[in-house]
Order: sequence, then C-alpha cells, then structure tokens
Amino acid sequence: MSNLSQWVVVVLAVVAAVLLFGLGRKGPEPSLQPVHALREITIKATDFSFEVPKEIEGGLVAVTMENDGTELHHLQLARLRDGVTLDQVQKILAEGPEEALFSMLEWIGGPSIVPPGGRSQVVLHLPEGQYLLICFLPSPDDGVPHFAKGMVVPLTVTASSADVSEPKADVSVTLTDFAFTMPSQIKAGKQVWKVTNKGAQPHEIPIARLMPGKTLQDALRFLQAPEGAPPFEYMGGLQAIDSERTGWALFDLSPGEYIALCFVPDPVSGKPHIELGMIAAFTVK
Ligand SMILES: [Cu+2]
Repeated sequence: MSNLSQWVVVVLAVVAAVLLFGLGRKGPEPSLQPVHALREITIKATDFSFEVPKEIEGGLVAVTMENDGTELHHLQLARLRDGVTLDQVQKILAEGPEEALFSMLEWIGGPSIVPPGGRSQVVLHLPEGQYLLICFLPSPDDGVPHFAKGMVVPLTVTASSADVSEPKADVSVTLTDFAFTMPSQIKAGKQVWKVTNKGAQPHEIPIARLMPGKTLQDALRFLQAPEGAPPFEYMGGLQAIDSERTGWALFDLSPGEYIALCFVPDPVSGKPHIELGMIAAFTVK
C-alpha cells in the first residue's frame, strides 16, 4: 500500500470513529442508561393524544414516553389478536364492557405513569401487527378515561430484520397472580429492571416514590379515596404484559421509600390487582 492510501485509510477511520461516537452520544437522555444498538422511539403524550408515526419497525425497541400534558399519563401498547379489527376494539372502548378487551388484545407493555414533565422508558419485544396506544387513566375532574378523550391511537408495527441483544438487567422482577417478587432493597442510580410475567393474568409494574414520612398504607388510602395532595409521585415503570412476556423498565432512582403497584383488573372479581395484594414496598439506598 502506498503512503498516500495508508493516510486515506487512517483519515477515513478517524472520520468513522467521530461519526459513530457522535451518533452514540445522541442516546435517549443522559438521565437514563444508554440502550445501544436498539431502535428508539419517543412518543409525546399530550392532553389528550399520542404523537406517534403511523408505522414503526418491530423487534426489540426502546420506547420512551414524554408527558407534555397537564395530567398523569401512561402508554399501553396493545396488539390486536388475529382477526380482530380496529373498529371492533374502538366499539368496546366506547361502549364496554372493558373485560371484552382481554380477548381482543395482547398486552405488550409500554412506558408507565409519569406526572406532567416526566418521561418513562421501557424496552419491549414488538411482534409485527396492528397496535393501539392507549391511556386508561381517568381525568381527576370528570373521571372520564383518557382514551375516551382521544388517547387511543393506532400504530402499525412491521417485521424486524435486525437481530439485537436484550438489555443487561440490574434488577429482576417476577409478576404473579397477585404479587411482585423483587428485592426489598435497591441501589440508587440508573438501572434496568427485567420484568417477567409468570402469572396467568396480565400484570404491570408502575412505581412511585413515597413522600417523606408517608407509608404504603397512606398510598392505599389515597388510591381508594383521593383527597388532598397525593402521598407519592409516580416514577414510570412497565405497563401491562401478558403471561410469559418480558419487558424492561429503565429508571434513575434517588434514595427513598417506594411502592410498586398493579392496576390491571381481575376479570373474575372486577377488582384491580392492587386490591388483591399486588402492591409492594421497597427501599432505594
Ligand atoms: Cu397484576
């Protein structure tokens, strides 16, 4: 090789390194652990819609929700089962009964509850198909669920050709009917939780930090009869996943007392899982 072509190779290598480094630093957000080699999609939640492209590529995808609204929001990804149409699901969402959704939709997960200005990030396996992005949370003033105000948005997920590895997990959580199996002490800082549903029903794991001096009992009391300022603040987490599914939730946790909750309704009793024992306290140090 001539001297000149050697220099060309060196220069090209440096340019490539700068480009790669530059792209690598464009990650989701400095507060969250970078998820390299994963495709990323950021969805803005507003009062009351989701800003999302019509179509995305599936596979293993990092999904971030930014809450640009003035109310709490979450983003449930639900895949239509084979043979189910968008019209059928929209009709059930409008007229009920909500239990009928369980036979029409697969629960794929999603970024869980954050307050206005908050962001929640998860990593999900997205099989190809027709999806709906849904927010089930009710408005505090009128009790109307956000999907009835426009927060139900279709999304087409195409097949993925890329083969990417799963994120490395710092914490493992198992969801069952009706409990969380997880550490009671967790290290503060940026971290990835691997969440697997070993129950028969769908489950989720939003987490919340308790205000100083508040307890799990205070949180339960508030959730049953909201009055005054909430004794906790939502910090994201993973929305409902079906039995045998896995998802990853990314957090940057400061020290404090926390709770994990599941609001998925039990089709038999109609009660949310939190009332069947699916609430757990943990400490972040
Ligand atoms: Cu549950």
